[in-house]
This record gives sequence, C-alpha cells and structure tokens, in this order.
Amino acid sequence: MTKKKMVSGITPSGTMTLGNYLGVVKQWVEFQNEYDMYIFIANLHAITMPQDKEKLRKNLKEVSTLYFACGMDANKSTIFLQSDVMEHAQLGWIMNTQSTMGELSRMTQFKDKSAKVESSGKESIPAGLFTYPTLMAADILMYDVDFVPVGVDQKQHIEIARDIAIRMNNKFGDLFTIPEALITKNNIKIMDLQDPTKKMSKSSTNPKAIITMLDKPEEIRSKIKAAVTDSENLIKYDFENKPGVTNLMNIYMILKGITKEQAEAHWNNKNYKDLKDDVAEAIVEMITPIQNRYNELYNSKEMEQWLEDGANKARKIAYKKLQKVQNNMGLNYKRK
Ligand code: ATP
Ligand code: LTN
Repeated sequence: MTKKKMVSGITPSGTMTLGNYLGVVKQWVEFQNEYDMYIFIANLHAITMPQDKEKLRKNLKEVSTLYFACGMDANKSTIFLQSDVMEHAQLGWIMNTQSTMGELSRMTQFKDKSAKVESSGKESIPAGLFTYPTLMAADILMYDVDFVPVGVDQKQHIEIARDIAIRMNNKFGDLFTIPEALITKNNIKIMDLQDPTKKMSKSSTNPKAIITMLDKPEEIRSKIKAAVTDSENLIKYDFENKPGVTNLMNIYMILKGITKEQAEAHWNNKNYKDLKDDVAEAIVEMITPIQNRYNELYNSKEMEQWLEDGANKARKIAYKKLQKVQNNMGLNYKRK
C-alpha cells in the first residue's frame, strides 16, 4: 500500500522554540514511519518580515540542524531548504494570480504581523507578508499531500490552500489533491512564559518569555522559575483563569505523555515551586540528548549532503507538478 503524504515546515525567523518542538516537530518525528513526509525550512517565508542577513543565515542553519537533532531522518523523509527547490516560488506566483485580495485580507496572521511592523515605526509592510499564504499554498499543493501537520495558528492558511486548490481544479482540470490540516494533539499551544495569554513565538523580543531548543539547562531552570503564574498556589488545569499554571502543566503533560487528570493527581498537595522544578527537569531531560546530537551535526558535511539529497528528491516532483500546472493553464506553447 502506498503511504499517505504530509508536508510541513518552520520559518527560520529565530531559534526553534519549545513551542515549535512540542507543537509540531515531535509529531513529525513520530509520523515518519507511517507517512511519506516532505519537511522543509521555510526561508522564503522568513523574509516576509524584515531580516538581518547574517542572523537569517545563522537561524536557518540552526533550524536545519535541529530538525535532524530532534530525530528527523533523511533516509525516511524528504528534508530540504525551500529556496533550493525553485519551483516553490514559481508555483507561488501562479497561486498569487489565483487568489483574491479579499481572501488574503482575512488572514489573522497578516493582521497581527503587519500591526507589529507598523508599530515598530521603522519599516513599511512588505507586500510578501500579504501574499504569504499563496506561497504556502504552493508549498502544500506541490506534493499532492493528504495532511499538513501544523499548530492551530496555521489552520487558516491551510484553508486558503484548499480553497485555491478546489478553484483551480474546477477551472483547469484535476491538478491538486485537496489537503487536510492535521492540528497538533488536543490543539495545545505552548504559551509565552511572561504573558501566558500569548503564544510562545521564536521571533519574540523578550528572551525570558521563550525557551529555545538551544537554551542551556541553567537558562531553562531560571526561565521556568521566573514564569508568570498567579497568587493562588493551587495547581489546577484551568486555562481561562490560570493560564500560566496551565501552560506549565501542558508542557509537562506532553513531555511525559500524561493526561490532565494524571497531572493534577501528580501535583496534588504540591506548590508552584514543585511544579516549576518538575517542569524544568522534564525539559532538561528531553533537551540534553537533542543538544548533544546538535553539536555533532552542526558544521558536518553529512548534514549538507542530506539537505542536498532532499532538495534533489523534492525537485523531481516539483518540476513535474509545475509543468502540469503550466500546461493546463495554457502557459506552454509546445504541449497541450
Ligand atoms: P514566528 O515568531 O516567526 O511567527 P513561530 O515561533 O510562531 O514563529 P512558526 O515558524 O510560525 O513559529 O511555526 C512553525 C510551526 O510551529 C507551526 O506549525 C506552528 O503552528 C507551530 N507553533 C509555533 N509556535 C507554537 C506554540 N507556541 N505552540 C504550539 N505550536 C507552535
Ligand atoms: N507558515 C508556516 C510555515 C510554512 C508551512 C508551509 C507549514 C510555510 N509553508 C507549508 C506547512 C506547510 C508557519 O508555521 N509559520
């Protein structure tokens, strides 16, 4: 039986966070045995926000190395840098012409990120931030995937990719498989440690608010110790009223693979210090082997080769898909 397919990626707009890892990467690693996976580093999406070129280079190398250190395996999955497969940008252009200003204007990510650029007062809003979902639609529709494993904040982008696919299939003949979003287990979002009503985000300007996959054990312990909770000293799963405590519980629950009830029982009659100590130790225990592997892989020829092989594999599929799209749309003069 042929395997079902999946595609996903992370933008190298900062160092991968614990949110990215627990939200998606951990699950990609588990899906590898069952699915045919296309996993890339979305560097073309990163430049939709202003980037410093040296920082971008560093971030992209860190994110790629972390993919492998976290357990993504080039022998099982197709792993590559988005810009190495040029067909993504070309199909992205085509998607641009097949989407509308109205549907792009409704994207909440655009509203949030453009507000951020505007409030910085330093830059104007890049047009690429507005058309971001059309490139993402190209990334997804290129590989005829069944599922797109992402965090809940990306759901709207998968929906627009589906809409574009349906519209183009109707107009130009059967071109694309209609993909489905596969949202993180229980829709859990890991929240900002200083403002637990906001998602933990790798482009956050406050380093204390996020845990990156490269933080040292002492940094992790001190950030968890300083995480915002409340004054009740009662460990209860209740996001509405106790977002800080619930966020820490979520982190522990995902790391240990336990339910809310088990977590509440575990901390019955314990205090916030116990909660924070347990959470910090669970993160350190998970992250240490990943960081050891990261140090072995960073600067290795082996990793460069994996990314090159991944791009070669992806390119073959992407080339064929782009040709078919162009043929069906009347863009080629030779073939029909
Ligand atoms: P940025 O700050 O640049 O927006 P980000 O940290 O939000 O970056 P993305 O690259 O946008 O990360 O997301 C990569 C994947 O990780 C997406 O599928 C996203 O839904 C998921 N993800 C990101 N942050 C979290 C989080 N805090 N909790 C759970 N999943 C997350
Ligand atoms: N927008 C996504 C990254 C991304 C992506 C994709 C995810 C770009 N192209 C295609 C899944 C499929 C994000 O997580 N910020």
